[in-house]
Amino acid sequence: MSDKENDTLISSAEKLALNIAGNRSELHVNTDQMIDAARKYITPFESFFEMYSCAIMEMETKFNVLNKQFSLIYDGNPIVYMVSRVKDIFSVLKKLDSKKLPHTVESIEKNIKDMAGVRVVCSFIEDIYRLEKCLLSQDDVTLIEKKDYIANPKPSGYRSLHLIVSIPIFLEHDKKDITVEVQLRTIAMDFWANLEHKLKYKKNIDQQKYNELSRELVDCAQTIASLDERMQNVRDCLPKDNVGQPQTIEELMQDIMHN
Ligand code: 0O2
Repeated sequence: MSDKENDTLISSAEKLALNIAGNRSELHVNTDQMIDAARKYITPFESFFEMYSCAIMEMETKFNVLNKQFSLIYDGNPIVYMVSRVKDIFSVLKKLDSKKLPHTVESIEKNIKDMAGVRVVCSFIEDIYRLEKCLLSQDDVTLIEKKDYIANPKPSGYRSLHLIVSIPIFLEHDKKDITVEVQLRTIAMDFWANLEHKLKYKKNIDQQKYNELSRELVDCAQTIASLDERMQNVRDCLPKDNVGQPQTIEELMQDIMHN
C-alpha cells in the first residue's frame, strides 16, 4: 500500500468514526456514501487489523503448549487464564495523537507496539518468569523490549511483566513479522490492575476522591505484592509430588527419548 493510500485509509476511517459519533452533518455525507466508503476503505483496513488477530492466535498457541508441557512436570497448570485483544481504531488514533505521530498504517506498524496484546494470568510469580524464559528461548520469538514492573513497580502500584516480542505469521504467499505485547501477571496483580484501570477512566469523580482512592490503591498494591510473595513461599515449602521424576522440560524430553 502506498503512503497516500495509507493516509486516505486512515482519514476515511476517522471520518467514519466521526460519522458514527453523530457528526454526519458536519461531514456532508449521506448513509449511502458512508456505506460506500466503508466498503472501499474499511475492508482493507480490517485485513490490516486481522494480521494482529493472527499473531494473537499464534501467541496463544505458544502459551497453551507451554501450559500443557508444564502441567506434565509441575504440580498443576501455571496459566490460570489468558485475555487477548487487538487495539481498536479509536484507541490507536488516540495513542498516535498523544505521541504526535501521523495517522498512517506505516506509523502504526512502526510505533504502536501493543496493537496485539496477550495477557497471561498465573497463580505464582515463579511461573511468570518460567514462562518468560521458555517463550524467549523459542527460535521464532524475538524480544524487542522488556519492562519488569514486578521488580520495579510503577508509582501507581502497577505490577506486571511486559514483553514486546516479534513473531512470524505465515500468510498465503507471505511471511510477516508481527509485534505482540505480552503482559504476564498474577491473579492478584490482575485483580488490582482491573480496578485501578476502572478508576483511571472514571470521568464523574472529583479530584479529592480520585486522589484518596489512588492512595488506597497504592496501599492495596503493597498488600498484594506481599501476598504474592507469601503464597509463593507456601508453595515452595510444599513437598514435591514428583520426587525422582524429571524436574524440567529438558529432563522430561530426555526421559521420553531414552525410555
Ligand atoms: P490498554 O487499554 O490496557 O491497552 P506505550 O504503550 O509504551 O506507549 P507505556 O505506558 O510506556 O506506553 O507502556 P507500558 O508502561 O508498558 O503500559 C502499557 C500497558 O500496560 C497499558 O496499556 C496498560 O494495559 C498497562 N498499564 C501500564 N501502566 C498501568 C497502570 O498504572 N495501571 C493499569 N491498570 N494498567 C497499566 P494502555 O495502552 O494504557 O491501555
